[in-house]
Amino acid sequence: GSQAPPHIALFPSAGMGHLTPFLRIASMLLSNNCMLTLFTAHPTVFATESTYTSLFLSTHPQHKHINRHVYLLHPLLSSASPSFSAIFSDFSLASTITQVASDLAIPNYIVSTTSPAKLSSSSFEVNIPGLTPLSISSIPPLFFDPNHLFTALIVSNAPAFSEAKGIIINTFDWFEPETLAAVNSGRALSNPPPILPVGPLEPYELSKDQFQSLPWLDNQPEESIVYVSFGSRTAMSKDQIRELADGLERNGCRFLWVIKSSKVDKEDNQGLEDLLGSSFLKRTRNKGIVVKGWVNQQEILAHPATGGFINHCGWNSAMEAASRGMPLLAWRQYGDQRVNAEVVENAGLGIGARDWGWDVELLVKGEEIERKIGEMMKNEKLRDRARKVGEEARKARGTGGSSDKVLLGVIEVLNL
Ligand code: BUP
Repeated sequence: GSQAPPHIALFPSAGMGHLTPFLRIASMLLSNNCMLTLFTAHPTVFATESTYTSLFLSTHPQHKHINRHVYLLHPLLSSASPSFSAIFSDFSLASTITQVASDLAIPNYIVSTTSPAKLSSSSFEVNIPGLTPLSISSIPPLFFDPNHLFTALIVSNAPAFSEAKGIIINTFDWFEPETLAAVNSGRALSNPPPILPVGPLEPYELSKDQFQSLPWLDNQPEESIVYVSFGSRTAMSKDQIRELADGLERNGCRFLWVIKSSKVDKEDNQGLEDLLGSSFLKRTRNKGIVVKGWVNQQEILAHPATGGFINHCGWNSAMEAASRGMPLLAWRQYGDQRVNAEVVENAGLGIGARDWGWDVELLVKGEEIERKIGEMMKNEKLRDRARKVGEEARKARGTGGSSDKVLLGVIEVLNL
């Protein structure tokens, strides 16, 4: 019809793992003619968040951005013109936003930045009817501690889930059919709103000059590089960094290693030579490069030279790998990563390292790492299966695909 497009308010939460999926959803909505207003917290937790927000605004000039205090939420939301057709909010803000949304009678969609398998395990059950039972070790230990900030956050937000109009999630039907069927049939969550898989979320173009350029990759053979990165939140111990270096060198693979010895965006002045020793860097000069700081991961994963990914299994990274059909070695660390790693293994996209931890006491030795890298890189079955995952991901997102239909369905409801 000729009516105005839906106007959607977006509320991401702090951290790159939360901001990234929101900006990707924003970009997908804009290309489907929605109007958007993005609400972001000020100050941001990480400097990278500000960079990405301004970059997004400069490449998508057609929408509004509001950055004010949360107590202004009610008047801001009620006075918007045109008025809001819906709110999309991060699951960690669910209880706050649900209240305001129901006062104002605006439908609220919760955006979950993790796998639906995690969503269904938030009830603390291990045997969830309709689901492959989760091994007890997959439940993050902090969930057994009701006083933990993160657990308290989940518990306080859980009731708001059932009041949401839907839960938008970065996955696709083919990748987790059993879990999606179970949560949507009401067997895993009580009184569930529809779970809406719209993934893998499509990365939008990032302006290249904002990130370190890696011309080195262009000269490497196809699918030869092991890309090593453990996300934006936690650094690896110095001893573990040394063992990983040893593992890469023993294996003899080519590698691109993005290293963090302290949290990203914290002052990180420790030089690579300090961390790795100058002789390692010399010896592996023709095999690999080690870089510090933020890289454009979506570009590295899309590069033809990249052939495997050692990662902590953050959900965004896992879905980016799925999109690209990239074999994963899941070296999970904490939080939802345990569940994520199992989902990745079950889908055949990667291999897990179940007993690998990040604790100093549980140092994973170079020999072990060498062996697992071989298992990932020299495994034709895994490569074929990962490629298949990539094809199915593209199908899901393409015109008429399962995720495309779900997204268009949401927009259609807002248009009514
Ligand atoms: Br590090 C890093 N460049 O250098 P995850 C990350 N990313 O583009 P996390 C870069 O940030 P949580 C870098 O592609 C992904 O989209 C990466 O999210 C990108 O892990 C995102 O993978 C990182 O979910 O967050 O950061 O540990 O655990 O909160 O999901």
